[in-house]
Amino acid sequence: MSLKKLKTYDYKIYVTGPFQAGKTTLIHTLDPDAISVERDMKEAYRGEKSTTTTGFDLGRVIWVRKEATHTGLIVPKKEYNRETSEYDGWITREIELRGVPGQLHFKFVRDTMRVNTDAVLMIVDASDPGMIGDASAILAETTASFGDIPMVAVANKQDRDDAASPEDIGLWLGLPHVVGMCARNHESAKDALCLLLRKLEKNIPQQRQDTDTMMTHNF
Ligand SMILES: Nc1nc2c(ncn2[C@@H]2O[C@H](COP(=O)(O)OP(=O)(O)OP(=O)(O)O)[C@@H](O)[C@H]2O)c(=O)[nH]1
Ligand SMILES: [Mg+2]
Repeated sequence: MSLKKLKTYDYKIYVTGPFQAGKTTLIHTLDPDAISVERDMKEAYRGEKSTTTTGFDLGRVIWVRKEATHTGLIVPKKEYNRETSEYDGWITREIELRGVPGQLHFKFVRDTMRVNTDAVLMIVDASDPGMIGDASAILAETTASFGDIPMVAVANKQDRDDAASPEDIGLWLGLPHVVGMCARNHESAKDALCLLLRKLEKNIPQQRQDTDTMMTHNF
């Protein structure tokens, strides 16, 4: 079997950002069957008892659109497989969501997860200004390792009263465009991912998109 046939997705999205930003939450909001290698935290962080990723998150979703110009929907892969006939005639792309640990000392894990990435979602906790230094470090690591790759930066936790605006997060990180999100909310998480996917497709010539789809679905 050729390596190409082992590829089970059309696009691989690398989800990065500092400690407790909301990466694992986003992936589980979009795919309730996502798997995560994580551990309970010994102490509550900013009043919340949480887990932290020590390995990775892996989610599988399908991006479905009636027309290429539509934003479309994000459907968990298991749900899509049960209801495939509902999407007859729709444009479908299979997406692998790969989340990485945000703790800075897990850089070696983030490095091993980069292979074959098509686009990057960078998540920052907009309600935690104390993490902006770590966010800058992760952003520098990401741009240095991926170079010119489609990326969307997200100011998460916009549901909190103490969240900074996406514009402020953009100013602090030196990024021209940052979007707001609440990773616990499906519509909001979907909008952020679809923005990235549309940016990614703009970068890929139509011919390659068609060939990739044939390769992944013809077996
Ligand atoms: N209020 C609010 N809390 C959120 C949101 N997204 C995530 N959280 C909370 O933030 C905490 C950390 O979320 P995770 O998704 O585990 O963060 P992470 O980026 O995967 O963190 P690491 O694995 O430690 O790098 C958890 O308590 C989540 O419930 C959000 O949009 N709003
Ligand atoms: Mg995590």
